[in-house]
Amino acid sequence: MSDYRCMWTGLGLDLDRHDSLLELLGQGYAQAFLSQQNRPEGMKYFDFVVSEAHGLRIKELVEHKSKGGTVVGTFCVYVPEDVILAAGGIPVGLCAGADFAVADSDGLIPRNTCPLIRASLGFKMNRTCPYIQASDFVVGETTCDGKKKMFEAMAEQHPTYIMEVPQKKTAAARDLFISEVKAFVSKMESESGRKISADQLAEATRRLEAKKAALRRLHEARKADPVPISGLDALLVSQISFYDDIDRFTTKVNELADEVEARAAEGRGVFAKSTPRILFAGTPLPLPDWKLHSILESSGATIVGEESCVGSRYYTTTTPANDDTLDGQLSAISDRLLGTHCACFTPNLERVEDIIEMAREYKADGVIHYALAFCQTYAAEAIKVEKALKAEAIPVMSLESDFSDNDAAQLQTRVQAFIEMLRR
Ligand code: BJ8
Repeated sequence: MSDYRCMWTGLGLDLDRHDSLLELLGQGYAQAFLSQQNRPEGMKYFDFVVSEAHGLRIKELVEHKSKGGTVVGTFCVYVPEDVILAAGGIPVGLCAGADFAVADSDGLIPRNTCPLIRASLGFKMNRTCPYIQASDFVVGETTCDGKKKMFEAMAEQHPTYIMEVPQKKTAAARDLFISEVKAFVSKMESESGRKISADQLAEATRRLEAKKAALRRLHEARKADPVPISGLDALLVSQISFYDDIDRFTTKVNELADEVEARAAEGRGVFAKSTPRILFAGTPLPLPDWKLHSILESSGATIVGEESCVGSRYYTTTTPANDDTLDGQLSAISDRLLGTHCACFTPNLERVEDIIEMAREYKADGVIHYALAFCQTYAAEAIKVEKALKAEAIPVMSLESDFSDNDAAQLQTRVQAFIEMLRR
């Protein structure tokens, strides 16, 4: 990595703590990813992106800002990325999946809050995340209660804009959300100093849809047995989708999908045929949360899909056709976003149906439902998911954990017992 210290100082990073973070990330990455066998050649690009996540990509963001561009930090897939792109902005996903920053939010939000929320604020407090430092403002949303209250604390540290996301799937909720998306258009116009035209928005949506189509191609290839790409690598691509340059990312994912589809056609896999296949379902797995995937894939199973916002809940939603006026497009974008089956909505029965459908399509031998500690919404849905899967005779196990390694041995024991049961 070139010397980016001057840039990091300019962004206000705590260089000593940042050095410790980079060291930890480097070790974790080498251990989880570089030790894998039979990786597709196309993963080299994503290895490079990770190695330059705090370097080259941040340089691109800083250069974009120096030319008058906007950088917007987001924490949820309900934020319309295409509105940001249409205003010439760059969206970057900021959800954090590292134990490193969890305790840095202590004193601002309760400790019995989900680690994703604590780390998201913690990375602002410890000044080790160049993405939040480079962002002009962050967009929070009214999804779960923990996030809502965290964004109040965040607003005292960093410019924060809140989008109201409804909690029900009714016509009134849809109207509310459309008005929120329109308000966000006004926010982006005032931040960027650019009026968003219908043509610019259509082009931004086209670029976003191209990215999602590339992701769908890649993940579809995981239906093959033997599986042509590991769950760890597929997860990494999904994680990178939230911060890489959108058009370059789309090209590279399509190249990787070409290779992975060819492997599937030739029957070449990363694991032996008939390796137990697991569908992951649950809370998001933001970078660098590779814990459960690492444990499962080093215990003799493979993960063939992620029903998660870092996974299918993101790439399966598409923008329905509507008239090409600005209003028509904004309604279509709102409908696309409301097609995300998040546990913060009530009721949310579609998510259970999605999991059953995915388990069948991806020929999963079993499902692991995962909820981050203190996440009430996904923990509550775990009960419904378990019941529904048992009724379909699909083996299922629910797990709850955090980003630390404290329970790694215990998780491994449970996971190995589950895999053994699937083998029998
Ligand atoms: S659309 S899943 S990204 S809200 S894990 S912070 S729910 S306590 S992240 Fe999410 Fe948007 Fe929904 Fe997706 Fe709260 Fe649960 Fe923590 Fe969560």
